[in-house]
Amino acid sequence: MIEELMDNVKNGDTIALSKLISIMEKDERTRKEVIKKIFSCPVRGKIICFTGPPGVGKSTLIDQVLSILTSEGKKVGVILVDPRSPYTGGALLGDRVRMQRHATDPHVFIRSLSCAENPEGISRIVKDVIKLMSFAGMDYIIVETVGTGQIAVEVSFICHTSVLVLMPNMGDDIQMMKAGILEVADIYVINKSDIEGAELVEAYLKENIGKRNGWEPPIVKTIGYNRSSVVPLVEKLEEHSSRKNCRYDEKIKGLLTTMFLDHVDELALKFLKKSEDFEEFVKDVANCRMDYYTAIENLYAKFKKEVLSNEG
Ligand SMILES: Nc1nc2c(ncn2[C@@H]2O[C@H](COP(=O)(O)OP(=O)(O)OP(=O)(O)O)[C@@H](O)[C@H]2O)c(=O)[nH]1
Ligand SMILES: [Mg+2]
Repeated sequence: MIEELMDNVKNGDTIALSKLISIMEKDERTRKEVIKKIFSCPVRGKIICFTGPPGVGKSTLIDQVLSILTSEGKKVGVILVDPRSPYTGGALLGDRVRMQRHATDPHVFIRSLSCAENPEGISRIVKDVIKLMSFAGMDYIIVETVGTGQIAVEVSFICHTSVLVLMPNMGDDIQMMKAGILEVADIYVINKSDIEGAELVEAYLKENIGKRNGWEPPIVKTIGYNRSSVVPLVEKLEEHSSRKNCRYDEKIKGLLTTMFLDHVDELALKFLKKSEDFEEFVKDVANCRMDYYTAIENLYAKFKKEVLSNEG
């Protein structure tokens, strides 16, 4: 059944694509199997992520980008990622509403992924869905993620081009992003430039972003609901994502590093949960019978013997 779905996906069947994504969301084993099978299929679509704080206008901008790209006959897949829990309220509904006019366009495929359904880590699913959309023949794959934290950085590793969307009057928020996505974005957008204060954000960016491997990240000012103001952004997207040098190797290095650390982390946590020795070490350290350095050395020796030497 999976084989048949994959064939249909390859032929551009979006119902099959939708079904296969749902299966992959629920079943990790099938997900890995599908990805291993399609791995050698070259990535032909341009992968772009839009990230930034809540409410800056990411969905509004993507909606404009969609109309510009589809008017050129391009096929576009959109992935809406909501890392917030169902308790704090997600934005997916609002995002869908903002892109509603494209919902019936056969050139556009929109899919939402929420953390609530994917507690094991949303960025893992996102990267696999991107791969599948590329296999389905999309010319562009656009990912929207809310926030500027770890998830945004991880998603940016999978994309050719990452766009950080900001807006005027962001105050201290912008300073708080310093170590994260602010340093890795390829294009900076100051949306809502109809509101006063865009110059302040621009000045801050100019001071804090530098040239990377020959690419000077541009700062583009936009007004989300004004199509002509978004045209220069689309030009920059095309320029950056088609450059041979969009630092893809460097991004894949970041991706593999995160995936590897996750893998080791998982093994180590599983080991700690099961290990009776761990409980003993806890008691020993708590009662000053052993120092914590020795405890860790002993624990690692057991981890190496019991887990690492038995791993594939
Ligand atoms: N004044 C002004 N408002 C805008 C502009 N672009 C978008 N908006 C408004 O800003 C609000 C948020 O826009 P969204 O596109 O939903 O923002 P978002 O970043 O996708 O929001 P989340 O997905 O919740 O993080 C909406 O009410 C938009 O109409 C703009 O350029 N200027
Ligand atoms: Mg949105």
